[in-house]
Amino acid sequence: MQDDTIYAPATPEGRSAVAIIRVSGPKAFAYARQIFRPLKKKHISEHGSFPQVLVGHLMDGEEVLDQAVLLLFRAPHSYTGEDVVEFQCHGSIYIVRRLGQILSNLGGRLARPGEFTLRAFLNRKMSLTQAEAVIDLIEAETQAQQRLAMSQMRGGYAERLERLRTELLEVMALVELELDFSTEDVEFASRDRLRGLLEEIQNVATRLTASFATGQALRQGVPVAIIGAPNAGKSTLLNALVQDERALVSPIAGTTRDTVEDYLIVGGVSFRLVDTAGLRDTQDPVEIMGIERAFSALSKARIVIWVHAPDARLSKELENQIRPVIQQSQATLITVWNKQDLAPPDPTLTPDVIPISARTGQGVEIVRQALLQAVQQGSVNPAETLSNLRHYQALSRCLEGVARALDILNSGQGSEMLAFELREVATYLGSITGAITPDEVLGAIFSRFCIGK
Ligand SMILES: Nc1nc2c(ncn2[C@@H]2O[C@H](COP(=O)(O)OP(=O)(O)OP(=O)(O)O)[C@@H](O)[C@H]2O)c(=O)[nH]1
Ligand SMILES: [Mg+2]
Repeated sequence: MQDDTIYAPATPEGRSAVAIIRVSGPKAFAYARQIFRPLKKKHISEHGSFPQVLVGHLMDGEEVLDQAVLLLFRAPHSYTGEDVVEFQCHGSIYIVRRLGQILSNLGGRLARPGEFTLRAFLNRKMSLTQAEAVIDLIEAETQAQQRLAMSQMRGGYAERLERLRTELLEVMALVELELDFSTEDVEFASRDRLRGLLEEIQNVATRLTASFATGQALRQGVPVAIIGAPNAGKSTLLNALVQDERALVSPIAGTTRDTVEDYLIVGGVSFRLVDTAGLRDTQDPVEIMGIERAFSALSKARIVIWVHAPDARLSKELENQIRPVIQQSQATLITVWNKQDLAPPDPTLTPDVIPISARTGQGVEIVRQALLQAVQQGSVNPAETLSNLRHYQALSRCLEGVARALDILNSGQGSEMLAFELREVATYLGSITGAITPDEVLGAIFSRFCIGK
Protein backbone atom coordinates (compact mmCIF):
# COMPACT_ATOMS: atom_id res chain seq x y z
CA MET A 1 0.00 0.00 0.00
CA GLN A 2 1.18 3.52 -0.79
CA ASP A 3 1.27 5.88 2.15
CA ASP A 4 0.51 9.16 0.42
CA THR A 5 -2.86 10.31 -0.85
CA ILE A 6 -3.11 11.46 -4.44
CA TYR A 7 -5.73 13.53 -6.25
CA ALA A 8 -6.39 14.59 -9.82
CA PRO A 9 -9.21 15.72 -12.06
CA ALA A 10 -10.48 12.73 -14.02
CA THR A 11 -12.23 14.88 -16.61
CA PRO A 12 -10.48 17.17 -19.12
CA GLU A 13 -9.80 20.77 -18.19
CA GLY A 14 -12.36 23.26 -19.47
CA ARG A 15 -15.97 24.19 -19.02
CA SER A 16 -18.37 21.25 -18.74
CA ALA A 17 -21.59 20.24 -17.02
CA VAL A 18 -19.81 18.11 -14.45
CA ALA A 19 -16.17 17.64 -13.49
CA ILE A 20 -14.85 14.71 -11.49
CA ILE A 21 -11.96 14.96 -9.06
CA ARG A 22 -10.63 11.71 -7.70
CA VAL A 23 -8.74 11.16 -4.48
CA SER A 24 -7.06 7.87 -3.55
CA GLY A 25 -5.04 6.85 -0.53
CA PRO A 26 -5.21 6.43 3.25
CA LYS A 27 -6.36 10.04 3.87
CA ALA A 28 -9.06 10.13 1.18
CA PHE A 29 -11.94 9.77 3.64
CA ALA A 30 -10.37 12.23 6.08
CA TYR A 31 -10.09 14.88 3.35
CA ALA A 32 -13.69 14.30 2.29
CA ARG A 33 -14.84 14.70 5.87
CA GLN A 34 -13.00 18.01 6.16
CA ILE A 35 -14.34 19.66 3.03
CA PHE A 36 -17.70 18.05 2.33
CA ARG A 37 -20.90 18.68 4.29
CA PRO A 38 -23.66 16.21 3.43
CA LEU A 39 -27.11 17.80 3.14
CA LYS A 40 -29.09 15.06 4.84
CA LYS A 41 -26.61 13.36 7.15
CA LYS A 42 -24.62 14.85 9.97
CA HIS A 43 -21.29 13.49 8.84
CA ILE A 44 -19.61 10.98 6.59
CA SER A 45 -19.67 7.63 8.32
CA GLU A 46 -16.76 5.21 8.52
CA HIS A 47 -19.11 2.28 8.65
CA GLY A 48 -21.98 0.88 6.68
CA SER A 49 -21.93 -0.45 3.19
CA PHE A 50 -19.91 1.02 0.37
CA PRO A 51 -19.85 2.49 -2.21
CA GLN A 52 -21.90 5.43 -0.96
CA VAL A 53 -23.30 8.43 -2.75
CA LEU A 54 -23.92 11.69 -0.89
CA VAL A 55 -25.15 15.08 -1.98
CA GLY A 56 -23.82 18.07 -0.13
CA HIS A 57 -21.74 21.22 -0.03
CA LEU A 58 -18.14 21.42 -0.96
CA MET A 59 -16.59 23.84 1.51
CA ASP A 60 -13.80 26.37 1.00
CA GLY A 61 -13.19 27.27 4.63
CA GLU A 62 -16.54 28.55 5.85
CA GLU A 63 -17.73 29.42 2.36
CA VAL A 64 -19.67 27.05 0.15
CA LEU A 65 -17.62 26.46 -3.02
CA ASP A 66 -20.15 24.30 -4.82
CA GLN A 67 -23.02 21.90 -4.39
CA ALA A 68 -21.62 18.53 -5.32
CA VAL A 69 -21.98 14.77 -5.29
CA LEU A 70 -19.55 12.64 -3.33
CA LEU A 71 -18.83 8.99 -4.05
CA LEU A 72 -17.05 6.92 -1.44
CA PHE A 73 -15.33 3.60 -2.11
CA ARG A 74 -13.83 1.62 0.72
CA ALA A 75 -10.52 -0.25 0.25
CA PRO A 76 -10.06 -2.76 -1.22
CA HIS A 77 -13.29 -2.41 -3.19
CA SER A 78 -12.24 0.49 -5.38
CA TYR A 79 -10.47 1.09 -8.69
CA THR A 80 -7.08 1.50 -7.02
CA GLY A 81 -7.70 -0.95 -4.18
CA GLU A 82 -7.29 1.96 -1.72
CA ASP A 83 -9.86 4.24 -0.10
CA VAL A 84 -11.15 6.38 -2.96
CA VAL A 85 -13.45 9.39 -2.98
CA GLU A 86 -14.74 11.13 -6.07
CA PHE A 87 -16.14 14.64 -6.07
CA GLN A 88 -18.56 15.38 -8.87
CA CYS A 89 -18.79 19.13 -8.93
CA HIS A 90 -19.85 21.64 -11.55
CA GLY A 91 -17.40 21.75 -14.43
CA SER A 92 -16.11 25.25 -13.79
CA ILE A 93 -12.41 25.84 -14.33
CA TYR A 94 -12.30 27.86 -11.11
CA ILE A 95 -14.03 25.25 -8.93
CA VAL A 96 -11.81 22.43 -10.20
CA ARG A 97 -8.62 24.43 -9.67
CA ARG A 98 -9.71 25.63 -6.24
CA LEU A 99 -10.65 22.12 -5.12
CA GLY A 100 -7.17 21.00 -6.24
CA GLN A 101 -5.58 23.73 -4.12
CA ILE A 102 -7.69 22.77 -1.10
CA LEU A 103 -6.72 19.10 -1.42
CA SER A 104 -3.09 20.08 -1.81
CA ASN A 105 -3.27 22.30 1.31
CA LEU A 106 -4.68 19.34 3.22
CA GLY A 107 -1.57 17.33 2.26
CA GLY A 108 -2.69 15.60 -0.91
CA ARG A 109 -0.34 15.26 -3.87
CA LEU A 110 -1.31 15.80 -7.51
CA ALA A 111 -1.19 12.36 -9.15
CA ARG A 112 1.31 11.60 -11.88
CA PRO A 113 -0.03 10.35 -15.25
CA GLY A 114 -1.43 6.84 -14.83
CA GLU A 115 -0.79 6.78 -11.10
CA PHE A 116 -4.31 5.63 -10.18
CA THR A 117 -3.98 2.68 -12.55
CA LEU A 118 -0.41 2.00 -11.37
CA ARG A 119 -1.76 1.70 -7.83
CA ALA A 120 -4.50 -0.61 -9.08
CA PHE A 121 -1.79 -2.80 -10.61
CA LEU A 122 0.43 -2.69 -7.51
CA ASN A 123 -2.57 -3.59 -5.34
CA ARG A 124 -3.36 -6.51 -7.68
CA LYS A 125 -6.66 -5.10 -8.82
CA MET A 126 -5.57 -5.74 -12.40
CA SER A 127 -2.76 -7.33 -14.37
CA LEU A 128 -0.29 -5.32 -16.39
CA THR A 129 -2.00 -6.25 -19.66
CA GLN A 130 -5.30 -5.04 -18.23
CA ALA A 131 -3.70 -1.76 -17.18
CA GLU A 132 -2.33 -1.36 -20.71
CA ALA A 133 -5.79 -2.09 -22.07
CA VAL A 134 -7.10 0.86 -20.04
CA ILE A 135 -4.90 3.23 -22.09
CA ASP A 136 -5.92 1.56 -25.33
CA LEU A 137 -9.59 1.83 -24.40
CA ILE A 138 -9.28 5.54 -23.62
CA GLU A 139 -7.49 6.03 -26.94
CA ALA A 140 -9.94 3.93 -28.96
CA GLU A 141 -11.54 5.91 -31.76
CA THR A 142 -13.15 3.06 -33.66
CA GLN A 143 -15.19 0.02 -32.75
CA ALA A 144 -12.38 -2.33 -33.80
CA GLN A 145 -9.95 -0.59 -31.45
CA GLN A 146 -12.49 -0.61 -28.63
CA ARG A 147 -13.09 -4.34 -29.10
CA LEU A 148 -9.39 -5.17 -29.01
CA ALA A 149 -8.89 -3.13 -25.84
CA MET A 150 -12.00 -4.45 -24.14
CA SER A 151 -11.05 -8.05 -24.87
CA GLN A 152 -7.62 -7.44 -23.37
CA MET A 153 -9.16 -5.78 -20.34
CA ARG A 154 -11.34 -8.81 -19.73
CA GLY A 155 -8.30 -11.06 -19.65
CA GLY A 156 -7.81 -11.92 -23.32
CA TYR A 157 -4.75 -14.02 -24.04
CA ALA A 158 -2.95 -12.92 -20.86
CA GLU A 159 -4.83 -15.44 -18.71
CA ARG A 160 -3.83 -18.25 -21.02
CA LEU A 161 -0.17 -17.19 -20.93
CA GLU A 162 -0.27 -16.93 -17.16
CA ARG A 163 -1.67 -20.48 -16.86
CA LEU A 164 1.10 -21.79 -19.11
CA ARG A 165 3.70 -19.95 -17.05
CA THR A 166 2.40 -21.42 -13.80
CA GLU A 167 2.60 -24.90 -15.25
CA LEU A 168 6.08 -24.22 -16.55
CA LEU A 169 7.20 -23.08 -13.11
CA GLU A 170 6.07 -26.42 -11.67
CA VAL A 171 8.06 -28.45 -14.16
CA MET A 172 10.99 -26.08 -13.81
CA ALA A 173 11.13 -26.66 -10.06
CA LEU A 174 11.58 -30.38 -10.73
CA VAL A 175 14.33 -29.77 -13.30
CA GLU A 176 16.12 -27.52 -10.80
CA LEU A 177 15.84 -30.25 -8.21
CA GLU A 178 17.73 -32.54 -10.57
CA LEU A 179 20.64 -30.09 -10.42
CA ASP A 180 21.06 -30.90 -6.73
CA PHE A 181 21.61 -34.49 -7.73
CA SER A 182 23.89 -33.69 -10.62
CA THR A 183 26.29 -36.53 -9.93
CA GLU A 184 23.49 -39.03 -10.22
CA ASP A 185 21.53 -39.52 -13.39
CA VAL A 186 18.02 -38.70 -12.21
CA GLU A 187 15.04 -37.17 -13.96
CA PHE A 188 12.29 -35.87 -11.68
CA ALA A 189 10.63 -33.87 -14.40
CA SER A 190 8.85 -35.91 -17.04
CA ARG A 191 10.49 -34.99 -20.35
CA ASP A 192 7.31 -35.85 -22.23
CA ARG A 193 5.25 -33.50 -20.11
CA LEU A 194 7.86 -30.77 -20.55
CA ARG A 195 8.00 -31.26 -24.31
CA GLY A 196 4.19 -31.12 -24.54
CA LEU A 197 4.11 -27.94 -22.49
CA LEU A 198 6.84 -26.24 -24.50
CA GLU A 199 5.05 -27.14 -27.71
CA GLU A 200 1.84 -25.66 -26.39
CA ILE A 201 3.62 -22.44 -25.47
CA GLN A 202 5.15 -22.44 -28.93
CA ASN A 203 1.74 -22.84 -30.59
CA VAL A 204 0.06 -20.11 -28.60
CA ALA A 205 2.98 -17.68 -28.95
CA THR A 206 3.33 -18.35 -32.68
CA ARG A 207 -0.36 -17.69 -33.29
CA LEU A 208 -0.26 -14.51 -31.25
CA THR A 209 2.88 -13.10 -32.87
CA ALA A 210 1.39 -13.89 -36.29
CA SER A 211 -1.67 -11.80 -35.41
CA PHE A 212 0.47 -8.80 -34.49
CA ALA A 213 0.40 -7.20 -37.94
CA THR A 214 -3.41 -7.32 -37.94
CA GLY A 215 -3.57 -6.05 -34.37
CA GLN A 216 -1.26 -3.14 -35.11
CA ALA A 217 -3.19 -2.35 -38.28
CA LEU A 218 -6.50 -2.25 -36.39
CA ARG A 219 -4.96 -0.09 -33.73
CA GLN A 220 -3.27 2.40 -36.02
CA GLY A 221 -5.49 2.17 -39.10
CA VAL A 222 -5.13 -0.52 -41.75
CA PRO A 223 -2.61 0.80 -44.30
CA VAL A 224 -4.08 1.00 -47.82
CA ALA A 225 -1.97 2.07 -50.82
CA ILE A 226 -3.71 3.56 -53.85
CA ILE A 227 -1.45 2.94 -56.85
CA GLY A 228 -1.57 3.11 -60.65
CA ALA A 229 -0.38 5.02 -63.68
CA PRO A 230 -0.31 8.83 -63.71
CA ASN A 231 -3.74 10.33 -64.39
CA ALA A 232 -5.61 7.10 -63.57
CA GLY A 233 -7.63 9.05 -61.00
CA LYS A 234 -5.97 7.88 -57.77
CA SER A 235 -6.23 11.25 -56.07
CA THR A 236 -9.81 11.68 -57.28
CA LEU A 237 -10.59 8.28 -55.74
CA LEU A 238 -8.95 9.21 -52.42
CA ASN A 239 -11.05 12.37 -52.31
CA ALA A 240 -14.22 10.45 -53.19
CA LEU A 241 -13.54 7.82 -50.50
CA VAL A 242 -13.00 10.35 -47.73
CA GLN A 243 -15.53 12.82 -49.19
CA ASP A 244 -13.10 15.70 -48.98
CA GLU A 245 -10.83 17.62 -51.34
CA ARG A 246 -7.81 16.07 -49.68
CA ALA A 247 -5.43 15.61 -52.63
CA LEU A 248 -4.76 17.82 -55.64
CA VAL A 249 -6.40 16.62 -58.85
CA SER A 250 -5.48 17.80 -62.34
CA PRO A 251 -5.38 16.52 -65.92
CA ILE A 252 -1.58 16.87 -65.85
CA ALA A 253 0.06 13.45 -65.48
CA GLY A 254 2.37 13.48 -62.46
CA THR A 255 0.28 15.79 -60.27
CA THR A 256 0.85 13.85 -57.06
CA ARG A 257 4.51 13.87 -56.10
CA ASP A 258 4.65 13.03 -52.41
CA THR A 259 2.34 10.54 -50.74
CA VAL A 260 -0.91 12.00 -49.36
CA GLU A 261 -2.65 10.31 -46.44
CA ASP A 262 -6.09 10.44 -44.90
CA TYR A 263 -8.19 8.25 -42.63
CA LEU A 264 -11.45 6.55 -43.49
CA ILE A 265 -13.68 4.64 -41.07
CA VAL A 266 -15.88 1.89 -42.51
CA GLY A 267 -17.89 -0.50 -40.35
CA GLY A 268 -15.95 0.39 -37.21
CA VAL A 269 -12.55 -0.18 -38.81
CA SER A 270 -10.12 2.64 -39.46
CA PHE A 271 -8.18 2.64 -42.74
CA ARG A 272 -5.14 4.77 -43.43
CA LEU A 273 -5.40 5.59 -47.14
CA VAL A 274 -2.17 6.53 -48.90
CA ASP A 275 -2.46 8.20 -52.31
CA THR A 276 0.77 7.83 -54.26
CA ALA A 277 2.59 9.34 -57.22
CA GLY A 278 1.59 7.81 -60.58
CA LEU A 279 4.06 5.14 -61.67
CA ARG A 280 5.92 5.66 -64.97
CA ASP A 281 9.42 5.77 -66.40
CA THR A 282 10.69 9.28 -65.90
CA GLN A 283 13.88 11.32 -65.76
CA ASP A 284 12.50 13.99 -63.45
CA PRO A 285 14.46 13.60 -60.19
CA VAL A 286 11.60 14.79 -57.95
CA GLU A 287 9.15 12.46 -59.66
CA ILE A 288 11.63 9.58 -59.22
CA MET A 289 11.68 10.29 -55.47
CA GLY A 290 7.89 10.28 -55.45
CA ILE A 291 7.79 6.93 -57.24
CA GLU A 292 10.22 5.46 -54.70
CA ARG A 293 7.85 6.57 -51.98
CA ALA A 294 4.96 5.02 -53.85
CA PHE A 295 6.79 1.68 -53.87
CA SER A 296 7.59 2.05 -50.20
CA ALA A 297 3.88 2.67 -49.41
CA LEU A 298 3.01 -0.31 -51.62
CA SER A 299 5.32 -2.65 -49.70
CA LYS A 300 3.89 -1.54 -46.34
CA ALA A 301 0.24 -1.78 -47.36
CA ARG A 302 -2.07 -4.53 -46.18
CA ILE A 303 -4.56 -3.61 -48.86
CA VAL A 304 -3.66 -2.28 -52.32
CA ILE A 305 -6.16 -0.44 -54.49
CA TRP A 306 -4.78 -0.67 -58.00
CA VAL A 307 -6.45 1.95 -60.18
CA HIS A 308 -6.68 1.31 -63.93
CA ALA A 309 -8.25 3.72 -66.42
CA PRO A 310 -8.84 3.76 -70.19
CA ASP A 311 -6.50 6.72 -70.71
CA ALA A 312 -3.73 5.80 -68.25
CA ARG A 313 -1.82 2.59 -68.87
CA LEU A 314 1.10 1.13 -66.99
CA SER A 315 4.07 -0.33 -68.84
CA LYS A 316 4.47 -4.12 -68.65
CA GLU A 317 7.82 -3.61 -66.89
CA LEU A 318 6.19 -1.63 -64.10
CA GLU A 319 3.34 -4.13 -63.76
CA ASN A 320 5.95 -6.85 -63.36
CA GLN A 321 7.63 -4.81 -60.65
CA ILE A 322 4.41 -4.28 -58.72
CA ARG A 323 3.08 -7.85 -58.59
CA PRO A 324 5.93 -9.44 -56.64
CA VAL A 325 5.77 -6.65 -54.04
CA ILE A 326 2.10 -7.38 -53.42
CA GLN A 327 2.75 -11.11 -53.31
CA GLN A 328 5.60 -10.73 -50.88
CA SER A 329 3.59 -8.61 -48.41
CA GLN A 330 0.49 -10.79 -48.89
CA ALA A 331 -1.59 -7.66 -49.19
CA THR A 332 -5.16 -7.96 -50.45
CA LEU A 333 -5.45 -6.55 -53.96
CA ILE A 334 -8.53 -4.57 -54.98
CA THR A 335 -8.56 -3.92 -58.71
CA VAL A 336 -10.50 -0.84 -59.79
CA TRP A 337 -11.42 0.34 -63.27
CA ASN A 338 -11.84 4.10 -63.10
CA LYS A 339 -13.49 6.46 -65.61
CA GLN A 340 -16.08 3.88 -66.57
CA ASP A 341 -18.05 6.85 -67.87
CA LEU A 342 -15.46 6.96 -70.68
CA ALA A 343 -15.07 3.23 -71.43
CA PRO A 344 -16.08 -0.18 -70.01
CA PRO A 345 -13.46 -2.28 -68.18
CA ASP A 346 -10.56 -3.72 -70.11
CA PRO A 347 -11.47 -7.41 -70.68
CA THR A 348 -7.91 -8.51 -69.83
CA LEU A 349 -8.37 -7.39 -66.20
CA THR A 350 -9.47 -9.84 -63.48
CA PRO A 351 -13.21 -10.63 -63.56
CA ASP A 352 -13.70 -9.17 -60.06
CA VAL A 353 -12.54 -5.72 -61.16
CA ILE A 354 -14.73 -2.97 -59.69
CA PRO A 355 -15.86 -0.45 -62.33
CA ILE A 356 -16.14 3.04 -60.87
CA SER A 357 -16.21 6.65 -61.76
CA ALA A 358 -14.29 8.46 -59.07
CA ARG A 359 -15.36 11.80 -60.48
CA THR A 360 -19.11 11.11 -60.18
CA GLY A 361 -18.81 8.84 -57.15
CA GLN A 362 -20.31 5.87 -58.96
CA GLY A 363 -19.07 2.56 -57.51
CA VAL A 364 -17.10 4.25 -54.72
CA GLU A 365 -19.30 2.70 -52.03
CA ILE A 366 -18.45 -0.75 -53.45
CA VAL A 367 -14.76 0.06 -52.97
CA ARG A 368 -15.46 1.03 -49.34
CA GLN A 369 -17.22 -2.28 -48.75
CA ALA A 370 -14.36 -4.16 -50.45
CA LEU A 371 -11.96 -2.57 -47.95
CA LEU A 372 -14.07 -3.80 -45.06
CA GLN A 373 -14.35 -7.26 -46.58
CA ALA A 374 -10.59 -7.49 -47.01
CA VAL A 375 -10.18 -7.04 -43.25
CA GLN A 376 -12.98 -9.39 -42.31
CA GLN A 377 -11.62 -12.17 -44.50
CA GLY A 378 -8.73 -12.44 -42.11
CA SER A 379 -11.54 -12.79 -39.50
CA VAL A 380 -10.17 -11.01 -36.46
CA ASN A 381 -10.79 -12.55 -33.06
CA PRO A 382 -9.93 -9.83 -30.55
CA ALA A 383 -9.04 -12.34 -27.81
CA GLU A 384 -6.44 -13.90 -30.11
CA THR A 385 -5.09 -10.70 -31.58
CA LEU A 386 -1.92 -9.06 -30.36
CA SER A 387 -1.71 -5.30 -30.80
CA ASN A 388 0.84 -4.37 -28.15
CA LEU A 389 4.47 -4.00 -29.23
CA ARG A 390 5.82 -4.81 -25.76
CA HIS A 391 3.92 -8.11 -25.72
CA TYR A 392 5.08 -8.89 -29.24
CA GLN A 393 8.72 -8.40 -28.30
CA ALA A 394 8.41 -10.50 -25.14
CA LEU A 395 6.67 -13.30 -27.03
CA SER A 396 9.30 -13.29 -29.78
CA ARG A 397 12.06 -13.67 -27.17
CA CYS A 398 9.99 -16.33 -25.44
CA LEU A 399 9.70 -18.26 -28.73
CA GLU A 400 13.48 -18.19 -29.17
CA GLY A 401 13.90 -19.59 -25.67
CA VAL A 402 11.33 -22.32 -26.32
CA ALA A 403 13.16 -23.36 -29.51
CA ARG A 404 16.48 -23.59 -27.63
CA ALA A 405 14.88 -25.55 -24.79
CA LEU A 406 13.36 -28.01 -27.26
CA ASP A 407 16.77 -28.42 -28.92
CA ILE A 408 18.35 -29.24 -25.58
CA LEU A 409 15.56 -31.71 -24.81
CA ASN A 410 15.98 -33.44 -28.17
CA SER A 411 19.75 -33.67 -27.91
CA GLY A 412 19.47 -35.09 -24.38
CA GLN A 413 21.86 -32.52 -22.86
CA GLY A 414 22.06 -31.94 -19.12
CA SER A 415 19.51 -30.35 -16.84
CA GLU A 416 21.61 -27.26 -16.22
CA MET A 417 21.26 -25.77 -19.71
CA LEU A 418 17.62 -26.77 -19.77
CA ALA A 419 16.89 -25.07 -16.44
CA PHE A 420 18.51 -21.88 -17.74
CA GLU A 421 16.36 -21.74 -20.88
CA LEU A 422 13.18 -22.59 -18.99
CA ARG A 423 13.86 -19.71 -16.62
CA GLU A 424 14.22 -17.41 -19.64
CA VAL A 425 10.92 -18.57 -21.11
CA ALA A 426 9.13 -18.13 -17.77
CA THR A 427 10.59 -14.63 -17.36
CA TYR A 428 9.39 -13.45 -20.77
CA LEU A 429 5.93 -14.90 -20.20
CA GLY A 430 5.80 -13.28 -16.77
CA SER A 431 6.86 -9.90 -18.12
CA ILE A 432 3.72 -9.72 -20.24
CA THR A 433 1.20 -10.08 -17.43
CA GLY A 434 3.36 -8.19 -14.97
CA ALA A 435 4.22 -11.16 -12.75
CA ILE A 436 7.86 -10.16 -13.30
CA THR A 437 8.31 -6.53 -14.25
CA PRO A 438 11.26 -4.25 -13.69
CA ASP A 439 10.51 -0.72 -12.50
CA GLU A 440 11.67 0.98 -15.68
CA VAL A 441 9.15 -1.02 -17.68
CA LEU A 442 6.38 0.10 -15.35
CA GLY A 443 7.58 3.69 -15.67
CA ALA A 444 7.47 3.53 -19.45
CA ILE A 445 4.01 1.98 -19.52
CA PHE A 446 2.28 4.28 -17.04
CA SER A 447 3.78 7.51 -18.36
CA ARG A 448 1.62 6.99 -21.47
CA PHE A 449 -1.52 7.61 -19.43
CA CYS A 450 -3.24 10.92 -18.90
CA ILE A 451 -3.37 12.50 -15.46
CA GLY A 452 -6.38 11.36 -13.47
CA LYS A 453 -6.40 7.76 -14.71
N1 LIG B 1 -14.02 11.20 -67.02
C1 LIG B 1 -13.48 10.95 -65.83
N2 LIG B 1 -12.37 11.63 -65.46
C2 LIG B 1 -11.83 11.38 -64.24
C3 LIG B 1 -12.39 10.43 -63.36
N3 LIG B 1 -11.65 10.38 -62.26
C4 LIG B 1 -10.63 11.26 -62.42
N4 LIG B 1 -10.75 11.87 -63.63
C5 LIG B 1 -9.87 12.92 -64.16
O1 LIG B 1 -8.60 12.37 -64.44
C6 LIG B 1 -7.58 13.36 -64.25
C7 LIG B 1 -6.50 12.83 -63.32
O2 LIG B 1 -7.05 12.64 -62.01
P1 LIG B 1 -6.14 12.52 -60.72
O3 LIG B 1 -7.01 12.09 -59.62
O4 LIG B 1 -5.33 13.76 -60.55
O5 LIG B 1 -5.20 11.35 -61.20
P2 LIG B 1 -3.97 10.66 -60.40
O6 LIG B 1 -4.04 9.22 -60.66
O7 LIG B 1 -3.97 11.10 -59.01
O8 LIG B 1 -2.74 11.27 -61.21
P3 LIG B 1 -1.24 11.55 -60.70
O9 LIG B 1 -1.32 12.23 -59.38
O10 LIG B 1 -0.70 12.43 -61.75
O11 LIG B 1 -0.55 10.25 -60.65
C8 LIG B 1 -8.30 14.59 -63.70
O12 LIG B 1 -8.51 15.50 -64.74
C9 LIG B 1 -9.60 14.02 -63.18
O13 LIG B 1 -10.63 14.96 -63.17
C10 LIG B 1 -13.58 9.75 -63.78
O14 LIG B 1 -14.16 8.90 -63.09
N5 LIG B 1 -14.06 10.03 -65.01
MG1 LIG C 1 -2.67 12.12 -57.91
